[in-house]
Amino acid sequence: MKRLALNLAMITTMAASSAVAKNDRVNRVDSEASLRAAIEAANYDSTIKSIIFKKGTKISLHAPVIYTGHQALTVYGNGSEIDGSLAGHFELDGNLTAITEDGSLVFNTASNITIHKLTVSHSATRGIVINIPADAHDKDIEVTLDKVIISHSALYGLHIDDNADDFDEGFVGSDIGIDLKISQSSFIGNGTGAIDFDGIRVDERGKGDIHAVIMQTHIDGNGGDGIELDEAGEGDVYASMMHVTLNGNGFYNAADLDDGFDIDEADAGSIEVNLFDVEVNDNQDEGLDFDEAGEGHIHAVLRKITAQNNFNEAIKIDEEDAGDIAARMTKIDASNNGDDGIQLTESGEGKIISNLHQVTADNNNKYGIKMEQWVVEDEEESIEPAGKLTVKRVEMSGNGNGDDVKINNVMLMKK
Ligand SMILES: [Ca+2]
Ligand SMILES: [Ca+2]
Ligand SMILES: [Ca+2]
Ligand SMILES: [Ca+2]
Repeated sequence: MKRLALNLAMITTMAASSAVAKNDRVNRVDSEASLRAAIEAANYDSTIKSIIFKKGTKISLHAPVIYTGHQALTVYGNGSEIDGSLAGHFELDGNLTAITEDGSLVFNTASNITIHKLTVSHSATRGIVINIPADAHDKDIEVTLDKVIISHSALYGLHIDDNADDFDEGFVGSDIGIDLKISQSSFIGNGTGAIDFDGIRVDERGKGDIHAVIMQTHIDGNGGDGIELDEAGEGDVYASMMHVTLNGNGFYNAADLDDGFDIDEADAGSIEVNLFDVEVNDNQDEGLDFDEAGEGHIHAVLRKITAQNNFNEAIKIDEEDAGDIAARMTKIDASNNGDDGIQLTESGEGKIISNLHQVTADNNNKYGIKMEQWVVEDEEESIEPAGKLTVKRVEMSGNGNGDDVKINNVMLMKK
């Protein structure tokens, strides 16, 4: 008995030392094999909470690396680069879009994932993928990227997927929401391998919100949208950006071009957006394209936005069904766009309350500023109380449809 106890103690000690060795090993990721070993170890040992790269490591992956653990995990890249050009495959479906399970780094978990100072480039499919299990419940997942570069992925750069179905199909998802925090990062040149793949794509389904906070980040030159937040089922979208560029996105599919920043909110729930110092130029569809449907409102506070040379509207906000639009825009330049500069459309029950201060909208193909409140779009007579637009220091010139604010059932007040 004593001997058995002693043996057990020895086994425990060995197990402990092997855990230390494992930790030691994960602390020195310097190759594809050591990265796989580190992730594999973390998949089976929930005491492993970090993966640490040796400074400046360069790895070419030959297959996706897949985390399936239940613990929160932090990846310290230390300036390392992963080339994903040989890591996975996709097939084109009947609509010539792509279906795949692959990505260079895949995290199948509802636990928090943090990634620091890592580059993932040239992925054969997606760059970084977070798949939220359909049975996830309780706490929202937090995904935090700091000093991360995801470039030249064939499909999505970053894909956070709470959708139980393949890609964009269906409405079934987990009970949790998604908290995304991104700082000092770049998402460049992704989505050039098939139709409708964005620099950043968040698909949230079922219960739960999307909270996205993005700072000091470049989201440029992606084939689909620069970033798309797609929320369905119960729940809201809260998005903040500060010092962000969303330039030159949406060029891949000539038949259905894409935006700089696209929010699609469906069912119960609202959109609340707060942008400060954002450049949104040269996108092939809209610059900012926010669509809310079902019950819920859109609140947008936009300050210091340059939105020029977009092929469609620079700033387009659409609210359908019950709910209002409240939009405050300050220091906006929405010039030289292919449709309207600023276009707000509210329909169903609800009203528009908007305030524009120091706004320039020159040389747009249609209107500089258009704000329309409807119950049913294009109705002949308004049956609702009018909305209200207050303008101060708003300048328009050279717009294709003239330089007056185009309104429907909105009272215009000049200050
Ligand atoms: Ca959900
Ligand atoms: Ca939801
Ligand atoms: Ca809604
Ligand atoms: Ca409405």
